[in-house]
Amino acid sequence: MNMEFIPALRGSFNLNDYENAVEHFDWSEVEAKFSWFKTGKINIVHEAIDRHALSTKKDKVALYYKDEYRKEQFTFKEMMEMTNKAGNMFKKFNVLKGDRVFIYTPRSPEMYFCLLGAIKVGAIVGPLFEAFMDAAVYDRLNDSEAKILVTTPELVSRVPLEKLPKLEKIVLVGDEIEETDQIVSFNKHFEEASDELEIEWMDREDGMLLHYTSGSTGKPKGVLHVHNAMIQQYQTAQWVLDLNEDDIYWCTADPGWVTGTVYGVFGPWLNGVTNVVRGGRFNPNDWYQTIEDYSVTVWYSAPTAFRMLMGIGEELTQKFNLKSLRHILSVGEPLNPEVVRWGLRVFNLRIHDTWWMTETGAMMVCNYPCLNIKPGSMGKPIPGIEAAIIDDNGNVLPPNRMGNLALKMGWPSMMRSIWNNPNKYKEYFTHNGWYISGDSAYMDEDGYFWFQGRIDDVINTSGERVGPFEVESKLVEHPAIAEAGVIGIPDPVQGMRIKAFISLREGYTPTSDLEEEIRLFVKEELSAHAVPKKIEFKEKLPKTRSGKIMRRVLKAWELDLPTGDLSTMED
Ligand code: 6R9
Repeated sequence: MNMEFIPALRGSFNLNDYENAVEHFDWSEVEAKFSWFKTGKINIVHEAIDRHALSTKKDKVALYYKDEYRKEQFTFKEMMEMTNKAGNMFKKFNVLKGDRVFIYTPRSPEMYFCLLGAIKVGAIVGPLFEAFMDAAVYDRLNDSEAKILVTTPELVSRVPLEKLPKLEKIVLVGDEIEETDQIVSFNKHFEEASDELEIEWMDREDGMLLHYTSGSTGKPKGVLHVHNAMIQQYQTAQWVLDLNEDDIYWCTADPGWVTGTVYGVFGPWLNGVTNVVRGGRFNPNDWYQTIEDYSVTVWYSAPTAFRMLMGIGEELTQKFNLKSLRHILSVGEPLNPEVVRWGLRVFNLRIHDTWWMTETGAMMVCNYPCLNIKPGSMGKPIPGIEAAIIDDNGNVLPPNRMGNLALKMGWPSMMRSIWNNPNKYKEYFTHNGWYISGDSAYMDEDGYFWFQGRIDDVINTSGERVGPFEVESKLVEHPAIAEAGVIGIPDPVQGMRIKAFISLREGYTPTSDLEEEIRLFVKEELSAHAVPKKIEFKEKLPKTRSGKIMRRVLKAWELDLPTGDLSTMED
């Protein structure tokens, strides 16, 4: 048993408040803070932007944006105008309530204007990570029947337009372009659009965000979130991110992933807090520089990034003034105790782990400022959330027993459906009233939760969820490949790395050239983060009699473990 703990901080939400909230808190208390309380109607972007723009906060900086080429800032009033312009542009392109608008661009101020502008006019926004390639982009646009795609002249070449009949307009952000009926210039239409907009008032249960995420079988699933999610996004940003009026907050996640929307957009802005966006890729110098330049006070990032910074050494941190930092948080993968200790050494701060998923729409199990941290633990359920470890029959297990990490249904930010796939949605609810996360964990006698692994085969590499099935399906499209099985193997920096076991078709021999070709194939068709870092060729792969690749056996081979029950294996 891990007995080490790091004592609590004070934070604005103190231990008394916390204990009281755990006993008495009801989400309806938060509802009174939003306008629907009076009108019954809502729009999350009104609450995140316009509400502040129409208050004494109007001249406060909402967004600091910086990348290699640009350095800009926008006040809440300017954000209101920019998102109004984007909204009017979408209206002109006939975007109606419930239509899907996808955004597939690198980070830029325009990305944020479009994301929020589209929601303002009632659309459901689907953010796509810029590293996605043709097949990944196609699957998502096709499944969601997207009407509008905002992208760039560079990325549009990866979009198989001819196969997407539902896509009405492609809005290109960037250089001057030659317009066609379908392909239009963001610059031109944004410029022309009015900065006054009649916002679309929505019902709390209307959709606003569609994030595609991976499961262990089938294509990526479209997780739908509704405006109502703001209740929990707002509240957790206060309790856990500990955001206050004067904070300068930086979330390093890209909006292509749920952390980048929920806590890179909504969490801070629903609270009227100044938000920093650093575009471009991870680079230790730029990252520390960002903290120094903007005097970042609250920083939300991921274990992979912390491990990379840790790997570079502590000397680098001494070249920057990082004294502004007062609160650091982590999400996406297990946070190693070693990283927590590194944080204490170099920043003199605790790194607070938080656990949640695309499906949960907001934080669920967390380390708060006011809790003692046990390094290696994800913390405790937030007030209003009931988490438990249950066995495969739905029985709640006592402390220190490993099982399914499950959540009692009924929290505000829960996904409302899997797009086009009611059966997939049902798969989460195999036990009465519980949402089954797919993670295994145990709870200790003090109520802290400890992550143990995924129960399914989802691979978490650098905090990004990769579905083995999606990679396997792509691999077998390669002419040389007969069968493929994909697993995650432990990696000290990335958490997990992808390994593919491959059997070749007749007439092909395993060579390092072929290996390279296969990697490039996955990279160009799916995305760089889905590429198997290791490939091993096998004569035959272990399969069940019904023909399913037994990833469990592949894992046992890889890690030199017993293969377990093989009774379902084909001869
Ligand atoms: C927000 C986000 C969800 C999966 C989740 C789990 C893993 C997230 C974690 C963590 C250990 C943590 N995960 N937070 N594992 N400790 N603090 O990451 O969403 O991309 O949907 O991933 O990530 O396995 O089930 P998403």
